[in-house]
Amino acid sequence: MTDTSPKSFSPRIFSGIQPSGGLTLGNYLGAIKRFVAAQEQGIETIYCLVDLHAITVWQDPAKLRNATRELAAGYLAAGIDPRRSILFNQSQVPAHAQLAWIFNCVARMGWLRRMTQFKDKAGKHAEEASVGLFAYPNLMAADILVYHATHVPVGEDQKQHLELARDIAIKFNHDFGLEFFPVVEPVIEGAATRVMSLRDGTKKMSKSDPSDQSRINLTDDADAIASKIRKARTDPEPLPESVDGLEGRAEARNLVNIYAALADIAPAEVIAQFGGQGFGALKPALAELAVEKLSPLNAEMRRLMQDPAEIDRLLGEGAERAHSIAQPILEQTLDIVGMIRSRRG
Ligand code: AQP
Repeated sequence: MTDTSPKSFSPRIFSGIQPSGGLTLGNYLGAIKRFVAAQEQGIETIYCLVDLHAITVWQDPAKLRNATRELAAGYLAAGIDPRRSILFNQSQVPAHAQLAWIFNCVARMGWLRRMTQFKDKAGKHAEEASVGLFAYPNLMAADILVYHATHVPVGEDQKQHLELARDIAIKFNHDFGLEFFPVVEPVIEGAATRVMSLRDGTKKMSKSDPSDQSRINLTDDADAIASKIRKARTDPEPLPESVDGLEGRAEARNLVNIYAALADIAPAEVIAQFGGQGFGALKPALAELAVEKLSPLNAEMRRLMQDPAEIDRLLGEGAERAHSIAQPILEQTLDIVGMIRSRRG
């Protein structure tokens, strides 16, 4: 039976990305680049390709398989080391989906109805949306809590889902009268926690935006990157002399933030360099910087994609390691909830 004594949780980082299309600059700056930085801190890091989340909206099976491998190539090319981090695809570790069912029975309908991502994605067609899209945050909570992860680096858009994961952990612990699940901490840091669309500075840059011009894909070549930045929507004013002057100028702020995140400097330093000048100065410099930073990544992704069997092998190995952490936590959860587990083997 499960030890019900109060626990202290060692730091463990978990995060994931959906293989729901090609990786964008938003995923890179808001997530992967920070995943690599976390790996360097010497804390245990678990990174997941959340393929079960991807199918909450229709995915062509062959394209999904390819996008999953491409996402793995993106993680590896950006510097995730599969010996130091655990890298795997979610569906190979069934404990995620099993714990998600239990969380479906913990989370309340009212909590999920408040999720803005569901409202944004389902739009006016909520009745036709999959049940999976509605229950998505419960699976996300399971992804994290099945590892007793304590810290989750994400972009700003995932903040509300992480608050829900915290609520689920608190309610579960309260319902069963023990401290079994950690109350996770979102880690939302840096200049690019919300990279916006290049066509509309009020919308986040997203893989599923119908306009390819709205985003920079990690598979874009140098010409495509430069052309998208050149055509990025801006306003007619010169850049302000201080960061405060970016208030109410979503497109200008976005380009400044992207520059800062790519150059690993603060937005104030970008303003110090380009303040008072028009976008004619910032855009070519940003295009050059983006090409310099993304081209090696792009080349490495293409190299890795030439050997899909090796990617699958690495994901399988990562899944074994992930399973060995998740399975005991799932089994303890089943004990706590009152399930009989007498099957041998
Ligand atoms: N625009 C963004 N700026 C900063 N961070 C972002 N992330 C996504 N877009 C931005 C972060 O990337 C991680 C993985 O996101 P995801 O693929 O699981 O789901 P998402 O947030 O729904 O990303 P997309 O690109 O918008 O996918 P689709 O179009 O399929 O819904 C998360 O940490 C997220 O914060």
